[in-house]
Amino acid sequence: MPARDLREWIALLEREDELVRVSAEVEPQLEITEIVDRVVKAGGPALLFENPKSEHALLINQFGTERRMCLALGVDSLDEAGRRVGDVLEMQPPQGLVEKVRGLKKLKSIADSQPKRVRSGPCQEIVLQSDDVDLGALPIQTCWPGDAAPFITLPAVITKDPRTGGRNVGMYRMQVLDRNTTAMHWQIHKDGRADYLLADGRLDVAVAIGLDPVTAYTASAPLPKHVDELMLAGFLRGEPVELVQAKTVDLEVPANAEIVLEGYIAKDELTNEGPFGDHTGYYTPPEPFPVFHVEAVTMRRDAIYPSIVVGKPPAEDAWLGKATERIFLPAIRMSVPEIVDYDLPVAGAFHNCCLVSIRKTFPGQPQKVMHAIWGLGLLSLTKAVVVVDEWVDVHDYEEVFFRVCANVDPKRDVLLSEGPLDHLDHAPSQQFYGGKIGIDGTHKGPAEGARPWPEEIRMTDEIQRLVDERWGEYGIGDGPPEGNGRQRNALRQLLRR
Ligand SMILES: Cc1cc2nc3c(=O)[nH]c(=O)nc-3n(C[C@H](O)[C@H](O)[C@H](O)COP(=O)(O)O)c2cc1C
Ligand SMILES: [Mn+2]
Repeated sequence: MPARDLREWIALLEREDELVRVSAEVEPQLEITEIVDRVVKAGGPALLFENPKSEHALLINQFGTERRMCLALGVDSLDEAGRRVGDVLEMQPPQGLVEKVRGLKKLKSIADSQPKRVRSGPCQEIVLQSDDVDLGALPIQTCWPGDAAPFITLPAVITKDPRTGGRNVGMYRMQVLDRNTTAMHWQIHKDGRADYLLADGRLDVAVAIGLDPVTAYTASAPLPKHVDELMLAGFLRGEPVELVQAKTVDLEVPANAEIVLEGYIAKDELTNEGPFGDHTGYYTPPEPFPVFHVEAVTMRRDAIYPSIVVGKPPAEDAWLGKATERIFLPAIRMSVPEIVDYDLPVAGAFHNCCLVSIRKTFPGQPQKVMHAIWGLGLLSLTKAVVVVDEWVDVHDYEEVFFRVCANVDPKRDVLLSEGPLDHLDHAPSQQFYGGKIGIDGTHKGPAEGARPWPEEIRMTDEIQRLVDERWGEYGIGDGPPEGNGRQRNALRQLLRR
C-alpha cells in the first residue's frame, strides 16, 4: 500500500535508498534549483534539504525517476496503475466464484475511493491567524533568475463549485506577493478557474502542501470537472483520503497535510503574475491572475515543505506526466476504442505532441482519432498528433520517426486544423487559439488514394532459428545477438541515452 503521509513517504524513500539528506545550509533562491536540476537530469535521488535558511526542511525530487513514481503509487510499473483503473472501468457482471470474489475486491476499491471525514488531524497541530501569518517563514523557492518572486510549486489547491458544491483539487503555481497574499495561476482551461468564474463575490480556497505522494499526484491529474481528485487518490491508495474541516473556511482539507493555507479569492481582484520559468522551457510573461488572501496557516509541528522545479524538459514533473499518461490510457480507450497505445513525449511538454497507435479497420480512421484527441479533455490542447499502426511501439521514437518518414505523403497524409491551445504556448500568433497538425503514418489502402502498399522486410523465423543454433560455428562472438524486436529494444535504449 502506498505511503500514508509525507513522513511515511520520506521514510520509505530512505529505506529504498532513494533519498539523501542535505544538512549544508542552502539558499532557496536559485541555489536549490541548480542542485536539483543536475540531480534530476542524472536520475539521482530525492533530496531533503534540512537547512534551507528556514525552520522548515524542504523536500524535492520525490517524483524524479520512474522507480520513485512507481513507489509513490505503490505499483511495479505505471501501466499497473493504469490497469487497475481499466479493470474498474471495464467491469462486467462476474461469472463463477473466483470472478465474484475478484469483483467484490474491485467494489471495495471503489468504496475506498470516497474521502472520509475525521474529527481532527495533524495538519492542524499549529494554527496561525491574522498577524501571525507569514509566508516568508516557509523556504519557498525562487526557481529561475528571471522569476518575479518566490513561487509555491507543489500545492493542492482546493475549491468548491459554487453551483453544485463539488470539490476540485488542482496543482497551480502560486507567486508570493507579500507575507499573506499570493497570485493564483488558474489557466483558462482549468477547473479551479471555472469555480472562480462561477463565484459571486468571494470564493473560499484552501491549499494543502506536503501530502502523501498519491494525493499530491492527483492534484495534477486532468479529471473531468465533476470528478473529485480525492476520489482518484483514495482509489489509487486503496484507502480513503481523510479530511478535516478547515479552521476558517467552508472547505475540508487532507488531515495528513504538512501545511494548509486557508483564505479567499475575491472576484475581479487581479494582479500581474509572472514572469516564471515554466515547463515550456521558457519564461511565461506577466499576465493578470487572481489574488489569494491567506487568512490562516495550519501546520504540523516541524512541518516539511515540498517543492518541485519545472523548466526545460526533462525535469521532475516528467514522471507526474508519465503517470497521467499511463493511468488515463484505459479511460481514453473507453471513448476511442481503436487506440492501442499513446505516448506524450516529455520533450513535447505533454501538450505539444501525442503519438498514438491504432487498430485500423476503415479509411479515415486515423483522422477520426486525431479529431477525437482534439476533443478529449486537456488532450484537446495537443498541437501535433501522429497516428501509426497497432504494431508500432509508440514509445520507440526512432521507430515512429521511421514510420512517419516512410509512410507519409505530406500532400495526402497531413491534416492541418485549428483549435484551442495551451495557455502558456508562446508559438501561436494569438494566445489560446491556433493551428494543429495531424500526421497519418499508418499503412494506406486504395480507398485512401494509395497505390498497392509494399510488404515490410522481415527475415523468416526458420532462418532466424538456424542462425541462433549455428552462431557458435561462425566464431563471431559469444551468444547470438538477439534478433528482431529484442534487438531493436537494445538499440532503442542506446538511442534514448
Ligand atoms: C508541477 C506542476 C505545476 C503546475 N502548474 C500549473 C499552473 O500554474 N497553472 C495551471 O493551470 N496548471 C498547472 N499545472 C497543471 C495542472 O495541475 C493540471 O492541468 C490539473 O489537471 C489541474 O487540475 P484541474 O483539472 O482540476 O483544473 C501544473 C502541473 C504540475 C505537475
Ligand atoms: Mn479537476
